[in-house]
Amino acid sequence: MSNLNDFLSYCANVTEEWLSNNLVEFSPYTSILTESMRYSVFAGGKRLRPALMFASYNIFSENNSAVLPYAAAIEVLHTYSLIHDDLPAMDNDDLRRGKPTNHKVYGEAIAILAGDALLTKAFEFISDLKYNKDISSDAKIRAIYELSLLSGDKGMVAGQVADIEAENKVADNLLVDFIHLNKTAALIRYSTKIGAIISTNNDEDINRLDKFGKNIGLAFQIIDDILDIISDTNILGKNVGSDIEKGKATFPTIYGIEKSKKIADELITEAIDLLLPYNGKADMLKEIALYITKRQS
Ligand code: GRG
Repeated sequence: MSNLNDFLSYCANVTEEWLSNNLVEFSPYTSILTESMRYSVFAGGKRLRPALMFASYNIFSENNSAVLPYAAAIEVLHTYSLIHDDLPAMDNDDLRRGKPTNHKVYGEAIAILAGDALLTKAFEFISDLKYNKDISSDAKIRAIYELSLLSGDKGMVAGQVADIEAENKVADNLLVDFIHLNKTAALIRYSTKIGAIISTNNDEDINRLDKFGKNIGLAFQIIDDILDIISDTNILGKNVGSDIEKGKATFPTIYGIEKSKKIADELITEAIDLLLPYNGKADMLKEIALYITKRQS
């Protein structure tokens, strides 16, 4: 598959199909929970994290079925973070992925619980031995450990807390870096790092893909900050201008739009240079990195 759009569609389709088969009702008593989880998971979304995972994995291996539980896990965990982020206690948003937010449809209690269940579902997917027969035990444990680190109080939750604490305060570049690296880059980094962990045991490669993910993750959030200022609600699928309204600490508030764009471009160039040892095998990863700076939504 040489075309980026074909690759993104392929990754989205296989991940969604796997998710549809594995995100199923547990009991008729809790059908509202399953419905609410599925509502947000299947509300759209670019499925960028699964695509990054496949592209990283494909540098070393072609057996894509081995990636599916991990790709599904990162997507459900990401969806949990969006549901919780949209809650009245956090960003209080009513639009996500172009649709009413989870709590607007199911109420706050179910939205909180759907988020909780999607977070734990991610760990179920990557630890259930029936799904992961092709992966070594060491790699499986490492994949579980990395997800707990990058999604919790040393990763995404840390970034979210620092983000909330920084609202309406004067933030410096170190704080904005901390927020972005944890809130956003952590899961993107997990995607590229896990692609390597489950396909190679070479630490140099794993670290290289970790650093690649960190760079593009930071660039992704910088572009997100810029889009929040210059984009359109219909294109973005969520309300624009909310960062300024909420007094958020962002790259454009510190550096301005032009310098922020330049920083994002530099991060992407540095990330692409990390892929040089892989020659053509990392072309798709390179394409996705370039797409991040060009994206409109
Ligand atoms: C609630 C613990 C907790 C964390 C929330 C994800 C998040 C952290 C906040 C959401 C707001 C935000 C700007 C997050 C940064 C990450 C980000 C840009 C998410 C959107 O990711 P996309 O663009 O979304 O990949 P889709 O819908 O395409 O999957």
